[in-house]
Amino acid sequence: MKGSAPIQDYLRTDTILALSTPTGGALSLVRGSGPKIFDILSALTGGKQFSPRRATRVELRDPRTEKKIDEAVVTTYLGPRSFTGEDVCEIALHGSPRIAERLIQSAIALGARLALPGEFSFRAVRAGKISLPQAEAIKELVAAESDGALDLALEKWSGTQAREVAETREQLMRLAVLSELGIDFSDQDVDEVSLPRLKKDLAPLIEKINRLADSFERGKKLNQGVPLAIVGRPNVGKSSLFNALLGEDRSIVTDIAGTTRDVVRERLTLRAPGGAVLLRLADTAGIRATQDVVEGLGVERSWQAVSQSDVIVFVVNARDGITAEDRAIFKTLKSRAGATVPVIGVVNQCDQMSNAEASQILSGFLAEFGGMGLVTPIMTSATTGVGVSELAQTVAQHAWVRVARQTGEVLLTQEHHVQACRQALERLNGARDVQDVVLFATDVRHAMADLGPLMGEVVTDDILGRIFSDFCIGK
Ligand SMILES: Nc1nc2c(ncn2[C@@H]2O[C@H](COP(=O)(O)OP(=O)(O)OP(=O)(O)O)[C@@H](O)[C@H]2O)c(=O)[nH]1
Ligand SMILES: [Mg+2]
Repeated sequence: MKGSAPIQDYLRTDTILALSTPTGGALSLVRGSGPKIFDILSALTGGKQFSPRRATRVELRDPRTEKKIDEAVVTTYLGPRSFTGEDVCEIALHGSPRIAERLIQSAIALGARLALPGEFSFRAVRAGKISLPQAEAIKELVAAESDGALDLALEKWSGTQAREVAETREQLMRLAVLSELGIDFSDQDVDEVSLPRLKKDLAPLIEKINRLADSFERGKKLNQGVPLAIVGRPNVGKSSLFNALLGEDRSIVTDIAGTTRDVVRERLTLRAPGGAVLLRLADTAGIRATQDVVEGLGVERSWQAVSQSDVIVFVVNARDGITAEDRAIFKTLKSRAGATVPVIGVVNQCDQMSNAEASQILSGFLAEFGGMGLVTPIMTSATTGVGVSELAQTVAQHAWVRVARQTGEVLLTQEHHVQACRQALERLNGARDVQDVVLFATDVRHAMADLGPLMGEVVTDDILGRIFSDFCIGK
């Protein structure tokens, strides 16, 4: 469940409670934190005593009605040695949503309040138990839908991003101090702090921050999915292949050319050799010249999807072979798509002819377009399922490459971190132009401050509110 709340709401120090697990599982975990949580727990368990960090089996009853809630296992953490730094309890219940609801209502009657999204993590940051980037990493861990996203979030949790930025800041600090030394000793001959030298040392740092800012593109794709468009003439079977890849009847399929008129998008996790990769598939309107206004707008959107995609699946039809229209589409495709975007060729409806005939079309396809960047043409039948898993594998491999990352390589995943980098870069580019060591030092010091948010420092209330309200409740 997502919500949004102004940051003032998070600044309270009362006792909070929430269901931390999704409904529908065998167990539910209700977590509580705050000054009254142990009193509430005591009231619910008939005055039972708990030793911290030890799982204890209890019977929970609402003290007002004596009505039984559940038999549960409770673990308590005595503040400040807890996630939030406050007194915390975790109550493992049987998985029924009714039980969790009954417990939460009883606890609220005893003085707790339902937690806001991310409020436990907020309190952990407030208590200095975790850093803000770590809180963001928790959010990304929970939301990860690919192995790449999970690995990145785990590394961020262990502080790779904060360390890398700290290192850059230290190098900036060195330049600031050196230029300030230049000020102090300007009447003496200290030639190693000459401005040209400082600017030369600054260049690789600017380069590094630039790379970091640019890494957001990949970071975003890792978390939100690699965009992929399925394109081709009408009626070749794009929607049928889209549905076959998803394993569900998502897009409308008919034998009328021009059935799909808008971009239909769906997320799909596929297994690549390195791990699971998340894709954002787009089924597009068949491309052809048309008098129909609506269809024409759909075709325009198909081209938009092409220019926004990182992988393209170009479908032709085995029955028709490669037509003049296919050739025209492929040409435009190459000019609209990014230069490095792989175009995977697919010859669909191969069930409509003999294997020999279909292979002939396939090799013709490769001979004609292979030199122009078409990769691994695949023969499929969306109807019988032939070739669909091969297509899925090929797609997954190419998508994996688009978001591949070295272990330890930092990719930004938060918009406000990119903005912080851009601001720092503006200052540093300014420093490159100044003719005065004093101004140079000032710009460098400002840039150091600008990078603060990447290490969890100096974040505005507005950004804080956005970070936490985007969490699930109970985290
Ligand atoms: N025999 C056979 N028929 C197929 C295959 N794939 C699709 N079809 C049929 O071809 C027709 C068109 O399929 P769609 O998936 O709607 O084609 P499309 O490319 O999305 O068409 P537009 O949305 O009009 O651009 C439908 O009647 C499908 O059942 C296949 O592999 N074999
Ligand atoms: Mg379609």
